Amino acid sequence: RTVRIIGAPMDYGANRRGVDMGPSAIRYADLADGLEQAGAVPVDDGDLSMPRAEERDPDADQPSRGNAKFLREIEDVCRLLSDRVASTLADGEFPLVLGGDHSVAIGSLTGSARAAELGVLWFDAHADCNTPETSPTGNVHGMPLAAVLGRGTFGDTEWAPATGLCESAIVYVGLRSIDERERTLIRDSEMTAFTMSDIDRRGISAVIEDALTIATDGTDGVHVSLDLDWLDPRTAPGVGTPVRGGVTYREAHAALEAISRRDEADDILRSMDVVEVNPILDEGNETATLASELTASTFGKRIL
Ligand code: DIR
Ligand code: MN
Ligand code: MN
Ligand code: MN
Repeated sequence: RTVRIIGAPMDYGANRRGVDMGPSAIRYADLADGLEQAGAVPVDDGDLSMPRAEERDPDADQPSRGNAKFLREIEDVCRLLSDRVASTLADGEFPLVLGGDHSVAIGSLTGSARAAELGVLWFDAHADCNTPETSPTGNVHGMPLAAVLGRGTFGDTEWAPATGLCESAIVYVGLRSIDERERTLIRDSEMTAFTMSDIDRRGISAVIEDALTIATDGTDGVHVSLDLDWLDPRTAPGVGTPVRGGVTYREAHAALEAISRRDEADDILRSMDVVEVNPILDEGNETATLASELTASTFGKRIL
């Protein structure tokens, strides 16, 4: 299959500069080689162009944006990205989006859900479903799922709800840092949340099989959203908001290999993003290398 690599070097949604270098760092870590070894045909689309954060006003006025920062810039980029993802799928290719911070998922999810009923596997320490009203930080990387589900008011943007997105087929895996009002939103939603304690008690393989069953139930395909802070910070130090107690290197590979096995059997994978790699905070590009390896595992690269 042809995998179209789309760089989205956006850092408007994060609390620290540096994730804008994520796409370069992941490419440098032999992403294309890994995809080829997985049997895919990588084609690099280059990066979406975007204005530098220093040249923009994070608090530019627009109605009902709460304390969300850079909403206008994020909307512009996500609209472009959404079109790019949708046209890639229409061409029969697989969109692989490299972030950037996790607000890029607004673009990939809306693009991927345009012509299909979509399930989502959200690998993250965080729940990313704050709204501009509930967010304690104003950082939009903590809000993409609320945005695409149409919760809260995101200024005058019109990206939600994403058309084919199937709320009951959205599944979190590995949560361990949730804000008080995100907890309420998750409880009142149709989403499923597997936390780190579920992984502790049941093991990663049982949890991921359940997650796959839920994400594929009644959907045409699955979007995988991989935030590198899902992993333990000792394994993935190059992220902006590390939270201790994350999954190990082996658990991460086991989860993504399970996705590739299900995909081989049932053709479930539709789109993916790999986000929040921050080379400034990384140690010798090891987090970008991890991102590259885990992506190859998702597409079917095996040890033997
Ligand atoms: C926090 C942190 N829940 C927020 N979120 C992060 O700012 O809304 N998401 N780091 O990746
Ligand atoms: Mn995230
Ligand atoms: Mn996160
Ligand atoms: Mn549905």
